[in-house]
Order: sequence, then C-alpha cells, then structure tokens
Amino acid sequence: MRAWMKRGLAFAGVAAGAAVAVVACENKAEQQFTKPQGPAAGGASLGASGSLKDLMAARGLSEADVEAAVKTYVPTGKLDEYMIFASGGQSGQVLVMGVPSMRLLKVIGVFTPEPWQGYGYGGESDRVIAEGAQGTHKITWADVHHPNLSETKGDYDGKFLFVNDKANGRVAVVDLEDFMTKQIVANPLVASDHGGAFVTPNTDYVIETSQYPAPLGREYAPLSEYKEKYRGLAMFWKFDREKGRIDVAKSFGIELPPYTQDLADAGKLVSDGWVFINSFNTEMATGGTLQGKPPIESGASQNDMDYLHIIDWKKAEQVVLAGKTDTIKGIRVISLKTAGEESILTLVGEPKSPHGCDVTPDGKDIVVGGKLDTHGTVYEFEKIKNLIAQKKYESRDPYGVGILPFKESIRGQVEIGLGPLHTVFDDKGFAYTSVFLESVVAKWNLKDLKVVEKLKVHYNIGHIMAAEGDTVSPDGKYVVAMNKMSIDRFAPVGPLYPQNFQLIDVNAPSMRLLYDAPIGIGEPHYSQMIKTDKLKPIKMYKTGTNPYTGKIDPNAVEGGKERIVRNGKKVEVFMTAIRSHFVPDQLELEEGDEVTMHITNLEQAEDQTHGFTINMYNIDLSLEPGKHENITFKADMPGVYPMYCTEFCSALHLEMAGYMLVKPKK
Ligand code: RUQ
Ligand code: CUA
Repeated sequence: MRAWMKRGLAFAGVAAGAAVAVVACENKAEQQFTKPQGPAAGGASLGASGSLKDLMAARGLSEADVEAAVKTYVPTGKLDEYMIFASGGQSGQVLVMGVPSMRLLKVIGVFTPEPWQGYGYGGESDRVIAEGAQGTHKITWADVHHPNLSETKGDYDGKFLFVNDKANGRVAVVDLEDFMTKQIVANPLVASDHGGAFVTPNTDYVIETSQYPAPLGREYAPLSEYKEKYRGLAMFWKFDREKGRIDVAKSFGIELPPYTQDLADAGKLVSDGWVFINSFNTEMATGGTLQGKPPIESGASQNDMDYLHIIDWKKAEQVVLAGKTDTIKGIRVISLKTAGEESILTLVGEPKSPHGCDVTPDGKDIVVGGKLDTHGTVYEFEKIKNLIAQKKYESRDPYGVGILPFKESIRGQVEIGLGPLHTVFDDKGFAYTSVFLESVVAKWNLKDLKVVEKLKVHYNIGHIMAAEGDTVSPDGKYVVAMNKMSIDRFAPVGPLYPQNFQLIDVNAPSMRLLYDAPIGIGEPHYSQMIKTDKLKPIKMYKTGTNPYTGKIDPNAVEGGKERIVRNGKKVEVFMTAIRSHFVPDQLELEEGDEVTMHITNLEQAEDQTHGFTINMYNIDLSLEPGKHENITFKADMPGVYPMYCTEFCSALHLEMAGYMLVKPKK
C-alpha cells in the first residue's frame, strides 16, 4: 500500500478525473497537505495521487480558488478565529458560525421552540417563550433582525447577546455563558420594531425603536387619524448586567413622530450618550390601493429628504428621573412634546428613503445609506452637537421638533452607487457599504470620502458585517456580505433558495471573495463577528443547576434520593439521569394525575448530554451535564408511553429508557 493511503489521505477518483476529493479526517492528512514528505514531496505536491496542479485541473480550480480554500480551511482539531452571531430571520433563532470556515456551530433557540435544545417542549424554557406573548396570542415565530453583542467601553465583551423580533415588537436576551435564551421582553407599546437590539457602549441600555407607526399601546385608531394618533417609539430597555436581565421597571420610551423609523445606532466615545435613527416615509403615506391612492411604496418616496433622528439619551434619562413622563401600559414614556421642547429629539434631513445608520469607530461621524439616492451621507457629530446647543434650527416639523440645517450638519457625501444600505468599518480607516441594487460591496476611504474599490457579490446584498466591526476598535481582516439571493450559487433546492453569506478577505490591498455559505433556515438580516477567545462559555453546569436561575434548583435530585411522591391527584417525581438509565424508570399514573417531574443529569463529563422525552405528550428535554429541569403536565391520555433518552449517549443509549403507564379512569 502506498504511503499516502496509509497516512489516511485518500483522494478518491482524482486520477480518473472525477471531481470529488475525499480527505479522511485524521490530523496527518493536514500535515501531509502543508508539509509534503517522502518521495512524493517536492513543491506543492499532494501525495502519490498527483501534484496540486493535477488536482486543480481535475476539479477545475483556479489559483485564486486554491488560495481561498487554504485561507478558509480549518483542519480538524483547530478552532475558527472568529464567531458570527447571525440573525436567523423568520426562523426566530440565532445562528452561530465560525470564521473563516463558515461552519455552522449552533442554532440558538430564541423566539421559536427548538427541539434539540429542549427549548419550549415542557421544561423551564416554556416560561421564557410564554413571556413573549403579545396580548392574548402566544407567538412561536419571529422576524429576527439585528443581533448585538454586549459591550464594555465600546468593545464586545462576549457576555450577552440581544436580538429583536421585528414582526412582534420583542427583544430577547441570550446568555453567552451557556448560549441559552434567558428572557424575552414583549414591548406592549409598539406594533413592530426594527431599530434594535442595539446597545449603548457599556450596555446600560438595549435600544429598540419601532418601525411601522401605530397608536402607542396598540389601541385602535382609524388610518384617517394617522397624523394625530399614530406614533413611533424609541425604547430604552435598562439592562441589569448582574442579573443578566432587562429591568422593565427602570426602562423608558420616547414618543416619536409617525415617520417610519428604521435602523438605529448608539454613539460611542465622543458621541456617547446619543442615539441616531434613520427614517423613511416622512410623507406619512398610509396606502389605500383599493381606494385609488398610491401604495405606501410610492407614497413614501415623494420627498427628497427624510429625517435622521438624533436622540440625547443622557438628557432623556434625567427627564425620566425628574418624573416628566407619562405611563402607557406600565411603561414610562417621554412625550413627543417634551422630547421636542427639551431637545431630547432633533431631526436633520437625509436623502432619500434611507436605510442604514452607522456610527464610525471613533464616534465622530454617522453614515446613512441613501437607498433611493446614490450617496452615503456622512454627518459630523461635533457639528450636530454645536447646532443643537445653539438651537440653530432651520425649521420645525409639524410636531414642533427642531430640524437642523442639512449642509451644516454633514462632513460630506460619498458617491457610492445604486442602493447603498449598511456600512461597516475596518482598522485601516476604510468603510464598506452594502450596495443592494448594484450587488456590490463598496470600499471607501473615511478621510476623503472616495470609493476605492467595488467587489461584486451574488446577489442583492442587504446587511454587511465586519470582524469586531461595531466596536471602537474593529479588526479588519474579514467582511461578510449577507445576500438576499443566491442565483447560480448552490445546488437547486426548489423555488425557495438559500440566502448567501459571502466571506470576503479585506486584509490585502484589494478585496477577495473567499467563501459562499448557504443559509437555509430564514433570511438573516444582521450579524456580528467576535474574536473566539473573547467568549468564555461554561462546559457544564454544577450538578443540579437550573439554568434560568443560575442556582442549584431547590428540587435538584441527588443520586440515591430518587423517589415518587403521591398526594391525591398530585404526583411528584424526583428523577436522575446518568449513563445509561433513569431512576425511577417506571411511572405508574392514573388518568387525570397532575404530574411534576424534577430531573437532574448527574453527569460531570464534558458533552455527556442526555435527552428525555415522553413521546405523544410533546415533552422533550435536553439535559446537559449537571443541568436540572422541572416539567409539569397532566396525564390526560391513558395508555403506554415509552420514555427514553434522545441523545446517543453511550453504547447502551437505546437501553436508556423506561415506561410511563397511564391507567384509564374506571
Ligand atoms: S435591515 S437587510 Cu433589519 Cu437592512 Cu434587513
Ligand atoms: Cu442518555 Cu442516550
């Protein structure tokens, strides 16, 4: 047998010209690749199957392809340098991916039940999902838009992640200690949100601004009263870092005019204490296509200028502390009148139906994409601040809010191209803007506001993301184009195509496309990329821990103390799980029994997770090492139900089972 085969490296069919390479997963394969040895060595030889050139020819790869492959390949046993937290779009989840490999590492259950993590199937997590109810409706999906990592002094600190649900006006908190969703806050005031979940530089507040205006509190009002009764809202959710939860009682909102507020970003460094929100539909169009009126689409595109909203949140905080607020549905709200009078809210023109609002790493400028304009507008915070201090308003809007003179508020405009949206930054003074209609990433110089390069992406790029890109110290290195379309890019899977994340190398003088990663779960909007070593998740729980309290559960079960306690119709089961059995493993119940189960996984070995299901009862848990779960259900279906472990945990995993018997009523 040839040496390379013994080493576990097998390029199947290369000699025969087939375009498939199979590399056995052994570390030696990588050594062989990077450091050829023995008789087959010499130049870029790939072993006895032929030279790298032959392999390239067989697979139809260019030199650029091979370079991209080498730049993105992460061999077994090695870790990705960065991690992406990406919105899972309509799936309601968050995707965790590695960079540069673009491998999917986890799908975190956030707004939508997630069976593998036992999220929303009978255990403690049911309460988190239930918190997300709006009105009388339980909601089990979300339109996730913008995940934001917690920050300390403007840098990602790797502790928490916040995400918004545009459809249902909600914000969730994910704890990065165990990558689990710990809280969903349903905003009772708004009918949808979009400018969230952005954080202030020390994560004092999580910002959530509304999208489509509606009466605050969602009371009924006809569209004919749009200008009087419909409103926008900037919500400032107070984050309690100690508890790892949003403190609703300490949060407040600011009433906004019924312009359609869009993206938001918090100021940093020199602009710390301020928040910027772009908007469209300052025309306040409400559609009416059946009545012969223009659709919102064209009604909202009449004006050449919409308004950038500038919010002084430190001043707002003082006004709240002084008690100058109204309370709507239990939330303190600064009225539009007060916000305008106290210059908490100021407006300045922005061309035209813009999208994207991004503060530069030094906090000095705010970049707004034109969407229906070919420019990116760069506002200068210093100028804005001075104008507000001098009350140099050009005019006031119909709600009495001061409007700053446009020309005196900007540093300049960048001629970017057709449909500029979002902008991210690197460490070398460049900005990267997604250009939707042109399907390109435009790289431009923050100093002279000149485009230096454009890279084609496929296709319809929406958001864009850079390594540590929203911090005060971006890393450069990588940019990811988050494309809405993927025509010609992946094997066909029916008319609903995957979305496409394209990894771009921005380390060299010119941008290089490295990798296409299909996203087949929803339409991701935004994401953030953090250095992997900033994350310090736990490997297991202390035995008996309830992840939702972070403490040993009062009903945690010790080995040897398992029991079943019956009290009339109430049955309490104290159960343990360890390879490869449950104690107890027989539950004899009677129809109508009210059952509470307390289950502790006694394992203290890494990755020794057990699953637990009572099938037909829609109960499904994930019991990671040390974790404790409590479930409550009514034994209302008589019959025989195997309960079993759903993770292949040991050689005797199939034997990790038991029976729940529910005896029918006489
Ligand atoms: S938004 S690209 Cu929330 Cu731009 Cu989607
Ligand atoms: Cu425990 Cu399978």
